[in-house]
Amino acid sequence: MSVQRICVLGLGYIGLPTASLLATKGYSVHGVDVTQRVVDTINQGAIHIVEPDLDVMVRAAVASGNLKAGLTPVEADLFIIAVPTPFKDEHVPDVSYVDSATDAIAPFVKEGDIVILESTSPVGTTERVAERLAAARPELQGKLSIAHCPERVLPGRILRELVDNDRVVGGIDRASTDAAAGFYETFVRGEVLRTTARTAEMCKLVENSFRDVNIAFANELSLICDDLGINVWELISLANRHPRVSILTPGPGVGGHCIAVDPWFVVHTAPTQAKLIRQARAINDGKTDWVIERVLEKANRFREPVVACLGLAYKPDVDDLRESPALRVYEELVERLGVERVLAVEPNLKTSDERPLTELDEALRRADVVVALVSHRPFRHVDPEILKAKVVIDTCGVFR
Ligand code: SAJ
Repeated sequence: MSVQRICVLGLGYIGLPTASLLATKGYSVHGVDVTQRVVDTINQGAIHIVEPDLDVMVRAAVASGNLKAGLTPVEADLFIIAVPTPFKDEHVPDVSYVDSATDAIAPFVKEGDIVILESTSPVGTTERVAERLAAARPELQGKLSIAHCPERVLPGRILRELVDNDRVVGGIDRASTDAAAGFYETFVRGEVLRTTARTAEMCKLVENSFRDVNIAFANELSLICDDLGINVWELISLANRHPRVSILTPGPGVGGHCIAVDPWFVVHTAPTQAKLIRQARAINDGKTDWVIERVLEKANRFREPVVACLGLAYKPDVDDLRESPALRVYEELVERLGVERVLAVEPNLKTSDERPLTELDEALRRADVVVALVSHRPFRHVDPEILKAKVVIDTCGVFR
């Protein structure tokens, strides 16, 4: 089976880098997105998201003629589904985008095609894709290879990690696993590890839950240390000198569209067993509330307080605001104190009418209370002398 034509469903943070990488490797790639603006932007060789070097790769892929975007799928040898899998109310996983993508490709699949689900998905979703395709195209049952291969790339390092990371591939049967793994082996430098679809699904959820639980441990420590008058940063750096201890970094909560979301898929599937995973989510979300209350308590000691929030993004040195705890802190403070009393400093974004930003120096000069929310590079060099005259709440250890 030789794959030449690839159809990628969803041209976001995973789909677009994947589609452009495959196009530069010589595959003929048709990318599909439901948003006309996204399709038009890509067809002009431009991008609609921020990721280092992605603009160069997309421009090259489109210029070579190997990458085209459209609103609907086309016939292909291999289909990659990379659409969002958010959750609904009560943290119930929402796989409706996967369902829609599956229904969209159903008329285009043919005998021998490979269908790969890359979206982070609750256990059983790959089987659901197979069942949906079988219902739409009963004559193809058993004649398609269907597998899950979860994306594992870190925003900010996507293009490198797409090639270098090991990949886990699990099919609905052995033949599906082998077909999908053979495809990844054509462009992945890391190892391609074979398993079942359900294990591959759980593997991705477990990776992000593991990180969430470990960050919750660090956040819990930060609260305990605050009560005991112990410097948590010093404590962690000392404890981490033990050869088998590696504590992560506390912060104002956990953001991004993955680590704050995926553990809920495990909790939803195993509500009685997943006690630690559920508690970690509560601790990490609760940390954001704790920061807000702590800032208000300090600010309210001033008659007309000015609070500077350093950082709005969900993690250091990115411009991504999705599920950002720093943004939640800022917005809640604006709500409670008034927009004129809260200054936002975000060196990775441009100021706008809906979100006015202040330069770092000006914010430090005007603020009574300085709240460090994200360890962006420019914040690491703030003069300690300036901070001496302020009330400082360093939630991420950037001034440590
Ligand atoms: N954070 C802390 N303390 C830490 C580390 C992180 O508070 O010590 C916070 C960050 O500030 C951020 C959040 O956690 O708010 C998540 O950041 P992250 O850098 O840990 O992860 P993401 O969400 O950018 O990417 C994760 C990665 N997963 C793992 O490292 C296990 C990535 O490999 C996945 O591909 C990605 O989720 C995804 O798409 O699922």
